[in-house]
Amino acid sequence: MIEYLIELIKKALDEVHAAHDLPGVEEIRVRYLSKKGEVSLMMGKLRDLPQEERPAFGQKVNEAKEQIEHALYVKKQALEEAELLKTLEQEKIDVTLPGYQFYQGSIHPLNQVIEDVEDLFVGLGYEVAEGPEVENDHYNFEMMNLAKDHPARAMQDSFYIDENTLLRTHTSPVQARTMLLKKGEPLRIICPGKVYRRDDDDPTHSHQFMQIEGLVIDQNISFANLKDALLKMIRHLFGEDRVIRLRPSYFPFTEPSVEVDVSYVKKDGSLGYIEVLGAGRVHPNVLKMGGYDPLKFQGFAFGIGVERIAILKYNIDDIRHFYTNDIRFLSQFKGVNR
Ligand code: 2NL
Repeated sequence: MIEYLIELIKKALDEVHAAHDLPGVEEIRVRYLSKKGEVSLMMGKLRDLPQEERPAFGQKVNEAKEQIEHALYVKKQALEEAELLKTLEQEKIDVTLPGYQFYQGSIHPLNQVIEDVEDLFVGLGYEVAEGPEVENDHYNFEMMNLAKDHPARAMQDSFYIDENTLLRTHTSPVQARTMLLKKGEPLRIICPGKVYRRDDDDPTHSHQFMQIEGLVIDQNISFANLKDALLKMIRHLFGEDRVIRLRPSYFPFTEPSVEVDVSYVKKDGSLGYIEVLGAGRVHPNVLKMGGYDPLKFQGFAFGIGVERIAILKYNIDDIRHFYTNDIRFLSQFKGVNR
Protein backbone atom coordinates (compact mmCIF):
# COMPACT_ATOMS: atom_id res chain seq x y z
CA MET A 1 0.00 0.00 0.00
CA ILE A 2 2.70 2.46 1.03
CA GLU A 3 4.59 1.72 -2.20
CA TYR A 4 1.44 2.41 -4.19
CA LEU A 5 0.97 5.71 -2.33
CA ILE A 6 4.57 6.77 -3.01
CA GLU A 7 4.07 5.84 -6.66
CA LEU A 8 0.87 7.90 -6.71
CA ILE A 9 2.60 10.97 -5.30
CA LYS A 10 5.42 10.66 -7.78
CA LYS A 11 2.97 10.33 -10.66
CA ALA A 12 0.94 13.33 -9.45
CA LEU A 13 4.01 15.56 -9.00
CA ASP A 14 5.29 14.61 -12.47
CA GLU A 15 1.94 15.51 -13.99
CA VAL A 16 1.86 18.84 -12.16
CA HIS A 17 5.37 19.54 -13.35
CA ALA A 18 4.41 18.77 -16.94
CA ALA A 19 1.18 20.87 -16.88
CA HIS A 20 1.42 23.87 -19.20
CA ASP A 21 -1.83 25.75 -18.58
CA LEU A 22 -4.32 26.56 -15.80
CA PRO A 23 -7.13 24.23 -16.99
CA GLY A 24 -4.53 21.41 -16.98
CA VAL A 25 -3.60 22.19 -13.36
CA GLU A 26 -7.28 22.25 -12.38
CA GLU A 27 -7.86 18.88 -14.08
CA ILE A 28 -5.01 17.35 -12.03
CA ARG A 29 -6.41 18.83 -8.80
CA VAL A 30 -9.84 17.31 -9.47
CA ARG A 31 -8.37 13.94 -10.39
CA TYR A 32 -6.26 13.65 -7.23
CA LEU A 33 -7.79 15.84 -4.54
CA SER A 34 -11.55 16.03 -5.14
CA LYS A 35 -13.98 13.99 -2.98
CA LYS A 36 -13.79 11.00 -5.34
CA GLY A 37 -10.16 11.67 -6.33
CA GLU A 38 -7.23 9.27 -6.05
CA VAL A 39 -6.08 10.55 -2.66
CA SER A 40 -9.56 10.24 -1.14
CA LEU A 41 -9.74 6.70 -2.50
CA MET A 42 -6.52 5.93 -0.62
CA MET A 43 -8.15 7.24 2.59
CA GLY A 44 -10.98 4.78 1.90
CA LYS A 45 -8.46 1.93 1.81
CA LEU A 46 -7.70 2.60 5.48
CA ARG A 47 -10.40 0.14 6.49
CA ASP A 48 -8.59 -2.74 4.75
CA LEU A 49 -5.53 -2.31 6.98
CA PRO A 50 -4.97 -3.89 10.36
CA GLN A 51 -5.86 -1.56 13.24
CA GLU A 52 -2.25 -0.78 14.29
CA GLU A 53 -1.13 0.32 10.80
CA ARG A 54 -4.00 2.74 10.25
CA PRO A 55 -2.68 5.92 12.03
CA ALA A 56 0.69 5.80 10.25
CA PHE A 57 -0.94 5.19 6.87
CA GLY A 58 -3.55 7.93 7.49
CA GLN A 59 -0.74 10.36 8.23
CA LYS A 60 1.07 9.37 5.02
CA VAL A 61 -2.08 9.96 2.95
CA ASN A 62 -2.47 13.41 4.53
CA GLU A 63 1.17 14.18 3.73
CA ALA A 64 0.58 13.04 0.15
CA LYS A 65 -2.41 15.39 -0.08
CA GLU A 66 -0.35 18.34 1.26
CA GLN A 67 2.55 17.62 -1.15
CA ILE A 68 0.26 17.53 -4.16
CA GLU A 69 -1.64 20.67 -2.96
CA HIS A 70 1.63 22.53 -2.55
CA ALA A 71 2.92 21.46 -5.97
CA LEU A 72 -0.40 22.56 -7.55
CA TYR A 73 -0.20 25.92 -5.75
CA VAL A 74 3.36 26.60 -6.90
CA LYS A 75 2.53 25.59 -10.49
CA LYS A 76 -0.62 27.73 -10.54
CA GLN A 77 1.33 30.79 -9.35
CA ALA A 78 4.00 30.26 -11.99
CA LEU A 79 1.43 29.86 -14.79
CA GLU A 80 -0.53 32.97 -13.68
CA GLU A 81 2.62 35.04 -13.59
CA ALA A 82 3.66 33.81 -17.03
CA GLU A 83 0.20 34.67 -18.36
CA LEU A 84 0.39 38.20 -16.90
CA LEU A 85 3.83 38.75 -18.41
CA LYS A 86 2.52 37.56 -21.76
CA THR A 87 -0.44 39.97 -21.56
CA LEU A 88 1.84 42.85 -20.60
CA GLU A 89 4.12 41.98 -23.49
CA GLN A 90 1.24 41.86 -25.98
CA GLU A 91 -0.48 45.03 -24.72
CA LYS A 92 2.61 47.21 -24.65
CA ILE A 93 1.54 50.76 -25.66
CA ASP A 94 3.56 52.95 -27.95
CA VAL A 95 3.72 56.25 -26.11
CA THR A 96 5.40 57.88 -29.08
CA LEU A 97 2.26 57.55 -31.24
CA PRO A 98 0.65 60.99 -31.77
CA GLY A 99 -2.62 61.40 -29.79
CA TYR A 100 -6.05 62.25 -31.15
CA GLN A 101 -6.62 65.97 -31.70
CA PHE A 102 -9.98 66.97 -30.22
CA TYR A 103 -11.51 70.20 -31.49
CA GLN A 104 -11.16 72.85 -28.80
CA GLY A 105 -13.20 76.03 -28.76
CA SER A 106 -11.84 79.32 -27.51
CA ILE A 107 -12.98 82.36 -25.56
CA HIS A 108 -14.68 84.90 -27.85
CA PRO A 109 -12.38 87.88 -28.48
CA LEU A 110 -14.96 90.26 -26.94
CA ASN A 111 -15.09 88.13 -23.79
CA GLN A 112 -11.28 88.03 -23.76
CA VAL A 113 -11.24 91.85 -23.62
CA ILE A 114 -13.93 91.85 -20.89
CA GLU A 115 -12.08 89.24 -18.80
CA ASP A 116 -8.82 91.13 -19.25
CA VAL A 117 -10.39 94.39 -17.98
CA GLU A 118 -12.16 92.53 -15.14
CA ASP A 119 -8.82 91.00 -14.06
CA LEU A 120 -7.24 94.44 -13.79
CA PHE A 121 -10.07 96.12 -11.88
CA VAL A 122 -10.82 93.20 -9.55
CA GLY A 123 -7.12 93.45 -8.62
CA LEU A 124 -7.69 97.14 -7.83
CA GLY A 125 -10.60 96.34 -5.48
CA TYR A 126 -13.54 96.84 -7.84
CA GLU A 127 -16.57 94.53 -7.91
CA VAL A 128 -18.11 93.26 -11.16
CA ALA A 129 -21.85 94.05 -11.39
CA GLU A 130 -24.40 92.81 -13.91
CA GLY A 131 -28.05 93.56 -14.59
CA PRO A 132 -30.98 93.10 -17.00
CA GLU A 133 -30.80 93.92 -20.71
CA VAL A 134 -34.51 94.83 -20.78
CA GLU A 135 -34.69 97.98 -18.69
CA ASN A 136 -37.02 100.68 -17.40
CA ASP A 137 -36.75 104.17 -18.82
CA HIS A 138 -36.16 105.28 -15.23
CA TYR A 139 -32.88 103.38 -14.72
CA ASN A 140 -31.65 103.72 -18.31
CA PHE A 141 -32.32 107.44 -18.80
CA GLU A 142 -33.90 109.34 -15.88
CA MET A 143 -31.29 108.29 -13.29
CA MET A 144 -28.54 109.16 -15.79
CA ASN A 145 -29.73 112.78 -15.87
CA LEU A 146 -31.46 112.30 -19.23
CA ALA A 147 -34.97 113.66 -18.58
CA LYS A 148 -37.85 112.79 -20.92
CA ASP A 149 -37.24 115.45 -23.60
CA HIS A 150 -33.46 115.69 -23.24
CA PRO A 151 -31.93 116.14 -26.72
CA ALA A 152 -29.14 113.61 -25.93
CA ARG A 153 -31.75 110.87 -25.91
CA ALA A 154 -31.72 111.12 -29.71
CA MET A 155 -28.11 109.82 -29.77
CA GLN A 156 -29.23 106.75 -27.86
CA ASP A 157 -32.40 105.89 -29.75
CA SER A 158 -33.34 102.38 -28.75
CA PHE A 159 -35.66 99.44 -29.17
CA TYR A 160 -38.80 99.96 -27.12
CA ILE A 161 -40.98 97.20 -25.74
CA ASP A 162 -43.51 99.75 -24.46
CA GLU A 163 -43.48 103.42 -23.47
CA ASN A 164 -41.38 102.70 -20.36
CA THR A 165 -39.53 99.50 -21.27
CA LEU A 166 -36.56 99.27 -23.63
CA LEU A 167 -33.38 97.36 -24.44
CA ARG A 168 -30.72 99.19 -22.39
CA THR A 169 -28.64 101.67 -24.41
CA HIS A 170 -25.66 101.45 -22.05
CA THR A 171 -24.73 99.49 -18.91
CA SER A 172 -25.31 102.63 -16.78
CA PRO A 173 -28.66 101.30 -15.43
CA VAL A 174 -26.67 98.52 -13.70
CA GLN A 175 -24.70 101.26 -11.98
CA ALA A 176 -27.90 103.14 -11.09
CA ARG A 177 -29.30 99.96 -9.51
CA THR A 178 -26.02 99.31 -7.65
CA MET A 179 -25.95 102.86 -6.24
CA LEU A 180 -29.46 102.34 -4.79
CA LEU A 181 -28.47 98.93 -3.37
CA LYS A 182 -25.41 100.42 -1.63
CA LYS A 183 -27.63 102.98 0.21
CA GLY A 184 -25.04 105.74 0.34
CA GLU A 185 -21.98 103.49 0.96
CA PRO A 186 -18.83 104.10 -1.16
CA LEU A 187 -18.56 101.83 -4.20
CA ARG A 188 -16.13 100.72 -6.91
CA ILE A 189 -17.68 98.67 -9.71
CA ILE A 190 -17.29 97.73 -13.33
CA CYS A 191 -20.29 96.69 -15.41
CA PRO A 192 -19.67 94.72 -18.60
CA GLY A 193 -22.48 93.62 -20.88
CA LYS A 194 -24.53 93.80 -24.05
CA VAL A 195 -26.22 97.06 -25.01
CA TYR A 196 -28.48 98.15 -27.91
CA ARG A 197 -28.95 101.25 -30.04
CA ARG A 198 -31.12 101.86 -33.08
CA ASP A 199 -28.47 101.88 -35.78
CA ASP A 200 -27.99 100.57 -39.31
CA ASP A 201 -25.35 97.82 -39.30
CA ASP A 202 -22.21 98.41 -41.38
CA PRO A 203 -18.46 97.66 -40.94
CA THR A 204 -18.22 100.14 -38.04
CA HIS A 205 -21.76 100.15 -36.57
CA SER A 206 -23.89 97.51 -34.89
CA HIS A 207 -27.33 97.78 -33.31
CA GLN A 208 -26.03 95.51 -30.55
CA PHE A 209 -22.60 95.78 -28.99
CA MET A 210 -20.67 95.34 -25.72
CA GLN A 211 -19.73 97.95 -23.22
CA ILE A 212 -17.77 98.10 -19.98
CA GLU A 213 -18.57 100.96 -17.65
CA GLY A 214 -16.73 101.76 -14.46
CA LEU A 215 -18.01 103.76 -11.49
CA VAL A 216 -16.26 104.89 -8.31
CA ILE A 217 -18.04 106.86 -5.58
CA ASP A 218 -16.31 107.85 -2.35
CA GLN A 219 -15.21 110.90 -0.39
CA ASN A 220 -12.18 112.87 -1.62
CA ILE A 221 -12.24 111.49 -5.17
CA SER A 222 -10.40 113.83 -7.52
CA PHE A 223 -9.95 114.08 -11.28
CA ALA A 224 -6.42 112.70 -10.71
CA ASN A 225 -7.97 109.43 -9.46
CA LEU A 226 -9.87 109.19 -12.76
CA LYS A 227 -6.72 109.82 -14.82
CA ASP A 228 -4.88 107.16 -12.81
CA ALA A 229 -7.62 104.54 -13.40
CA LEU A 230 -7.77 105.40 -17.13
CA LEU A 231 -4.00 105.22 -17.61
CA LYS A 232 -3.82 101.88 -15.77
CA MET A 233 -6.62 100.46 -17.96
CA ILE A 234 -5.12 101.71 -21.24
CA ARG A 235 -1.64 100.42 -20.38
CA HIS A 236 -3.08 97.08 -19.25
CA LEU A 237 -4.92 96.74 -22.59
CA PHE A 238 -2.42 98.22 -25.04
CA GLY A 239 1.00 98.11 -23.34
CA GLU A 240 3.03 99.98 -20.75
CA ASP A 241 4.60 102.31 -23.35
CA ARG A 242 1.28 104.08 -24.09
CA VAL A 243 0.25 107.56 -22.93
CA ILE A 244 -3.26 109.04 -22.91
CA ARG A 245 -4.66 112.42 -23.99
CA LEU A 246 -7.88 113.86 -22.55
CA ARG A 247 -10.10 116.21 -24.60
CA PRO A 248 -13.11 118.07 -23.17
CA SER A 249 -16.43 116.53 -24.12
CA TYR A 250 -20.03 116.29 -23.03
CA PHE A 251 -22.14 113.55 -21.46
CA PRO A 252 -25.34 114.29 -19.54
CA PHE A 253 -24.24 112.03 -16.64
CA THR A 254 -20.75 113.48 -16.06
CA GLU A 255 -19.38 116.97 -15.46
CA PRO A 256 -16.74 117.70 -16.52
CA SER A 257 -16.60 115.07 -19.27
CA VAL A 258 -13.68 113.93 -21.42
CA GLU A 259 -12.90 111.84 -24.47
CA VAL A 260 -9.82 109.67 -23.91
CA ASP A 261 -7.29 109.08 -26.70
CA VAL A 262 -4.50 106.48 -26.64
CA SER A 263 -1.10 107.15 -28.21
CA TYR A 264 0.37 105.06 -31.01
CA VAL A 265 3.52 105.29 -33.10
CA LYS A 266 2.79 106.21 -36.71
CA LYS A 267 4.65 104.66 -39.67
CA ASP A 268 6.91 107.77 -39.90
CA GLY A 269 7.81 107.39 -36.20
CA SER A 270 5.76 110.35 -34.94
CA LEU A 271 3.12 110.06 -32.18
CA GLY A 272 -0.56 109.80 -33.09
CA TYR A 273 -3.69 109.57 -30.94
CA ILE A 274 -6.82 107.56 -31.39
CA GLU A 275 -10.05 107.93 -29.42
CA VAL A 276 -10.93 104.92 -27.26
CA LEU A 277 -13.42 105.90 -24.55
CA GLY A 278 -15.40 108.55 -22.67
CA ALA A 279 -15.27 109.46 -19.01
CA GLY A 280 -15.85 112.19 -16.42
CA ARG A 281 -16.73 113.13 -12.86
CA VAL A 282 -20.17 111.89 -11.87
CA HIS A 283 -22.79 114.63 -12.31
CA PRO A 284 -24.22 115.88 -8.96
CA ASN A 285 -27.76 115.09 -10.17
CA VAL A 286 -26.73 111.46 -10.79
CA LEU A 287 -25.19 111.25 -7.30
CA LYS A 288 -28.35 112.73 -5.75
CA MET A 289 -30.71 110.35 -7.57
CA GLY A 290 -28.42 107.44 -6.58
CA GLY A 291 -28.76 108.34 -2.90
CA TYR A 292 -25.47 110.22 -2.34
CA ASP A 293 -25.04 113.75 -0.95
CA PRO A 294 -23.01 115.53 -3.70
CA LEU A 295 -21.51 117.85 -1.08
CA LYS A 296 -19.94 114.87 0.70
CA PHE A 297 -19.38 112.36 -2.11
CA GLN A 298 -17.71 112.61 -5.48
CA GLY A 299 -17.10 110.04 -8.12
CA PHE A 300 -15.80 109.27 -11.56
CA ALA A 301 -17.13 107.05 -14.30
CA PHE A 302 -16.02 105.82 -17.69
CA GLY A 303 -17.56 103.90 -20.55
CA ILE A 304 -15.61 101.84 -23.07
CA GLY A 305 -16.80 100.06 -26.20
CA VAL A 306 -15.50 96.47 -26.12
CA GLU A 307 -15.67 96.01 -29.93
CA ARG A 308 -13.65 99.18 -30.45
CA ILE A 309 -10.89 97.90 -28.13
CA ALA A 310 -10.82 94.47 -29.81
CA ILE A 311 -10.82 96.07 -33.30
CA LEU A 312 -7.82 98.24 -32.38
CA LYS A 313 -5.94 95.49 -30.51
CA TYR A 314 -6.38 92.81 -33.17
CA ASN A 315 -6.71 95.00 -36.29
CA ILE A 316 -10.20 93.75 -37.28
CA ASP A 317 -11.76 95.27 -40.41
CA ASP A 318 -15.47 94.68 -39.83
CA ILE A 319 -17.43 94.77 -36.54
CA ARG A 320 -19.83 92.15 -37.93
CA HIS A 321 -17.10 89.48 -37.72
CA PHE A 322 -17.77 89.38 -33.96
CA TYR A 323 -21.36 88.24 -34.41
CA THR A 324 -21.37 85.88 -37.40
CA ASN A 325 -19.73 82.94 -35.60
CA ASP A 326 -17.36 82.04 -38.44
CA ILE A 327 -14.92 79.52 -36.95
CA ARG A 328 -12.16 80.80 -39.29
CA PHE A 329 -12.44 84.19 -37.58
CA LEU A 330 -12.94 82.96 -34.01
CA SER A 331 -10.15 80.34 -34.06
CA GLN A 332 -7.60 83.12 -34.63
CA PHE A 333 -8.10 84.18 -31.02
CA LYS A 334 -7.06 80.94 -29.33
CA GLY A 335 -4.73 81.53 -26.47
CA VAL A 336 -4.59 85.31 -26.89
CA ASN A 337 -4.24 86.91 -23.43
CA ARG A 338 -3.69 83.67 -21.57
C1 2NL B 1 -18.78 106.32 -23.99
C2 2NL B 1 -18.96 107.10 -22.78
C3 2NL B 1 -19.46 106.99 -20.48
C4 2NL B 1 -20.26 106.96 -18.26
C5 2NL B 1 -20.18 106.38 -19.48
C6 2NL B 1 -21.52 106.83 -16.16
C7 2NL B 1 -22.23 106.02 -15.34
C8 2NL B 1 -22.74 106.53 -14.17
C9 2NL B 1 -22.55 107.82 -13.83
C10 2NL B 1 -21.84 108.60 -14.69
CL1 2NL B 1 -23.63 105.55 -13.15
N1 2NL B 1 -21.33 108.10 -15.83
N2 2NL B 1 -21.01 106.32 -17.30
C11 2NL B 1 -19.60 108.15 -18.02
C12 2NL B 1 -18.89 108.75 -19.03
C13 2NL B 1 -18.80 108.17 -20.28
O1 2NL B 1 -19.41 106.34 -21.69
O2 2NL B 1 -18.49 106.87 -25.00
N3 2NL B 1 -18.94 105.03 -23.92
C14 2NL B 1 -18.77 104.16 -25.02
